[in-house]
Amino acid sequence: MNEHQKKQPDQVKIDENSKNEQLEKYREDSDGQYLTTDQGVRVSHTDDSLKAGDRGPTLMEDFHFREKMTHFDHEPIPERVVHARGSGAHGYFQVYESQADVTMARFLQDPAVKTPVFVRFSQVVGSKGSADTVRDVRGFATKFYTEEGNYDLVGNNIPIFFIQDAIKFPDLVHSIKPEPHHEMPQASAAHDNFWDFISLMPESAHMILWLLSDRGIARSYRMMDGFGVNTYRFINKEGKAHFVKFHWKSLLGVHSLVWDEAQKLGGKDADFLRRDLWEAIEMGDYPEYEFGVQLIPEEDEFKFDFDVLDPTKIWPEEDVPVKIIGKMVLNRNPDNFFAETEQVAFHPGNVVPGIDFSNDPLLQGRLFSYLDTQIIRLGGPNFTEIPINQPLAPVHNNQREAYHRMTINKGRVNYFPNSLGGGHPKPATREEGGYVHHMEKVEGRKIRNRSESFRDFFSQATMFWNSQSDAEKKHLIKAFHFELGKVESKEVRERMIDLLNKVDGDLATLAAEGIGVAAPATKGGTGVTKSSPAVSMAGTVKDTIKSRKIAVLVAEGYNHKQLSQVMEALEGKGARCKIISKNMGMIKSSDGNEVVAVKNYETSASVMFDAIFVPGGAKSIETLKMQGDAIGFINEAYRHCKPIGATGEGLDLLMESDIFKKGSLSDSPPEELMNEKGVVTVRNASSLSSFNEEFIKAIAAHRHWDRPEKDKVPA
Ligand code: HDD
Repeated sequence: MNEHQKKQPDQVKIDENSKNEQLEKYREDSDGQYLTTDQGVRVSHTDDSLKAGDRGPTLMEDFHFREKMTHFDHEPIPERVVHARGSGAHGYFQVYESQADVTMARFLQDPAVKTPVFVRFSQVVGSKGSADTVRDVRGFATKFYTEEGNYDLVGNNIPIFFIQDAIKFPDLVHSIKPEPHHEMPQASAAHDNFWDFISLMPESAHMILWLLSDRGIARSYRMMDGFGVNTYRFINKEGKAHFVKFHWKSLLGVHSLVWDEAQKLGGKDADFLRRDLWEAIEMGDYPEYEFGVQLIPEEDEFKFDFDVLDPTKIWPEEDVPVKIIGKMVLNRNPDNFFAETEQVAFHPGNVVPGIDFSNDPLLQGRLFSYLDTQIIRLGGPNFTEIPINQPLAPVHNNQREAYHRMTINKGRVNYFPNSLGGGHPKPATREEGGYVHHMEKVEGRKIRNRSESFRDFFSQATMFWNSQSDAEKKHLIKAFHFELGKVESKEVRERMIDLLNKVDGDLATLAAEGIGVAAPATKGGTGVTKSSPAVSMAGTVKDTIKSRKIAVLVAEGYNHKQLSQVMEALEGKGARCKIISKNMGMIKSSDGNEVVAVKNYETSASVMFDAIFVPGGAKSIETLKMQGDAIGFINEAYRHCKPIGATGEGLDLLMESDIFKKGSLSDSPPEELMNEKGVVTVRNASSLSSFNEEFIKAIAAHRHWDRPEKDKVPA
């Protein structure tokens, strides 16, 4: 036996902490250290450059100045061409039980294994510095650091896509990005170019309904579902294939903002989603998502009224159930945004044995684009050596050199086959874990064509419309009024109404109403009456108030007993309360207790919270009644359909707002407990247990869309 044959392949065993341990080698901590140059030379003075005389020119030999300035000049790297603005988190994934019957992917076999993951959520359209709460698709990309190498699931929070063939992607992205002559608008689809393109691309009809639905304005990355969108294949040990679609289901349910709120947040806190994710993880409110798969055996490929390869179609969950197979927990914020979140590089082509591709023409194009884009974005093919991108599985191959090579490959051999290196690194058989592509039989003439089976553009769009609740339908129509209302070309607006009329006549008529375009002469539609309850967000609401943010409005003289009893009950159920007052700092209660106001009216607004609570205290309420900002909180929260609670004299602040006058709740709240459309009050606050119960129920419901006359209340 020679030297080469004695060596055994590396074996890796990973656990939840493996990636963290790998990253530790690269972390730098300046605490207690001297300032040095990049060469490690200690610096004695960094506030003045080296000059010839006090008032003389700077000298070339100032290596500290030159190095510092050169590094600074080269700091920016190209932002992602899409999904430029995003936010990431570390965590782990665990399968519930072995999926060996359908896939040999090792991270889907053993429930005891916690596979480390890094997830990046993103907005698609805006540039890196744009606002979080714009209407957009949200990216949901997951890198699993598995024992068999990195697996990337690069998905979105909407299960379908605009186009069927990747060759249209540059057109789609050009049309939605700011217009090239004046670079407007930023991070918005609401402009002529986009709707011009869409009006000429009927295959996008289904997707634009999803985009303009409430899914387009997510309340939180933690409160949205994720979808792999494209169809992939699962392959088991016997080589049997299933078509598979991937799902992430948020354990907090799917929640949205309202449009007015989303726009205001763009100014009040442009980092709203990023901050929400960061703070939740810092506070231990770890986001959790269940992992689900929809499976279609290969032999059933043609049994459906949609083509399983068409990325503009869902597989209705009622027809192809989602099997929940595992859970992901995000429990650690990155140490450094650039090093981790910016430099992470995803690629749908990063798969492990047991997961393969389908011929979905959108996926096929993606398989080219992602590697290509990383090379320009991260400056060469060695980006896989950047710590966040490094697999935990060992890497051995003959890829060498190029910019910023970190690995020091030993030995003289850098080719295969070789004898001088004992034939290493050697290919692995399927049994040894080698990736073997699924042996699909493919035959055909070269042709640029769209399959006939892809040409039903409207049936599922109608099904989506049919599946929406009344409130969701209203929001959709309003969204069309906004988006198409921003379009200057009447011709484009008219063409869009024609397109919508192919989906549903009522939808087209209602959309036309707000945008100065005649309703269709004849109401159109597909005649599809089917609906898919699973696509409505209304059905995802979970009975929990975990991590919801509650604003508590107080002034001097508030009632401490009421405040603490309610806050205790809410926080006991996992909600997070924040005291808001005109000025930050200590606020005294009527009985000499104290709380700290952590925000003032300048640094907060009702749009930053999920619910409002006003405890009593005669003096506090008299003060709040005089503060327009406090009244504004109540009105706006009512208008945005958020739960509002008030106890004791707190009711008088509600009376002072417009919600009883214009909002046409009962004329005034009764003395006893009331819960009307999420406005929960009790004047007699001797026992608050029933109030707390009702208020918690109201908060769990998230929004109360059916509030009467809410549009009459100013916001
Ligand atoms: Fe893509 C980034 C998701 C179609 C080309 N895409 C990117 C990201 C997500 C998606 C989440 C951000 C990853 C990150 O956080 O770094 N993309 C999707 C989904 C699609 C999709 C779910 C439809 C099924 N994408 C798509 C097509 C193409 C691309 C059809 C081109 C043929 N996508 C890219 C890209 C990006 C990208 C240009 C930009 C930055 C990057 O890759 O790393 O290659």
